[in-house]
Amino acid sequence: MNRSQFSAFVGLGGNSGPVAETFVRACAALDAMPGIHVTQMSGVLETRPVSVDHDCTSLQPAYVNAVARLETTLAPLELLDALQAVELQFGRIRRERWGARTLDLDLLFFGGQILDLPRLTLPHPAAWYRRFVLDPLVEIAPNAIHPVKLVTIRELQSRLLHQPAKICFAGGDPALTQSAIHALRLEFPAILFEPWAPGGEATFIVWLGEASDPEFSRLPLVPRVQPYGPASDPVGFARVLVASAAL
Ligand code: A4P
Ligand code: MG
Repeated sequence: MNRSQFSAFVGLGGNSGPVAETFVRACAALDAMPGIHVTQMSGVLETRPVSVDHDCTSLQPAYVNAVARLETTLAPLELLDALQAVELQFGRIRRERWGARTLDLDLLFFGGQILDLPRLTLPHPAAWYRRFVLDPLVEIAPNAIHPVKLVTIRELQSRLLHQPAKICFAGGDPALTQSAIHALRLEFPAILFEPWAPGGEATFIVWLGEASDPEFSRLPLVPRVQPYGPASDPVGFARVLVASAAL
């Protein structure tokens, strides 16, 4: 049976050991697997660590990041298995989430597919606002369209460069909005944090309401962001968002 071929993009990251060399070896290992052909790799960038705990970022070593393009006849979960096998081969030990690592391989995009499975979310939910993903991706795929945001990678990156950035909160309890604004203003004095006003422009609109609220889908598509992970900590989520966008 002939299997279809898809283009996929993989984000490479690491902050322990000879990371740039590990990237080259990891891409060679992927390329040697049946059904995977690595066709392009971006340059490697040194990036500031993004951490759940804002105060810990200075304690972690700097990251090195890159993006690779591959052509594959594997299914998305088969490709994820391959990526995880290569992570293990290069000594990735899953100790703590977002801890120092020799090699992290995230599946950013798989063709234009949108998936939400327990083991795999496509596109990678943070790919569209992370500078350490978008900057290398712009080098090799500036005109690729994000299948959910429906704009190009270059547009996603360039909207993060506008200063000052305006981060708005929508949905949920107004007291939560106020406490989020209060906490984050102190930490990021250069950023405008505000409640969302319909018609207003924002770099991000962080949704604080219930995931099922239809109001969420009425926000403008490109800037809206649904906190994932511990929804009980939307302020922590917004902090990571700001750090990821390197604003
Ligand atoms: N998973 C779901 N969707 C995907 C996907 N699209 N690609 C699941 C890869 N994995 C996906 O990932 C946790 C689980 O996510 C997997 O079991 C998989 O089934 P993990 O790699 O085991 O754990 P992690 O990497 O510690 O957590 P996570 O949430 O993937 O973190 P990220 O998003 O990888 O962020 N700062 C800089 N400057 N550069 C970085 O590269 N990376 C991280 C980790 C934090 N800070 C960083 C960087
Ligand atoms: Mg990961």
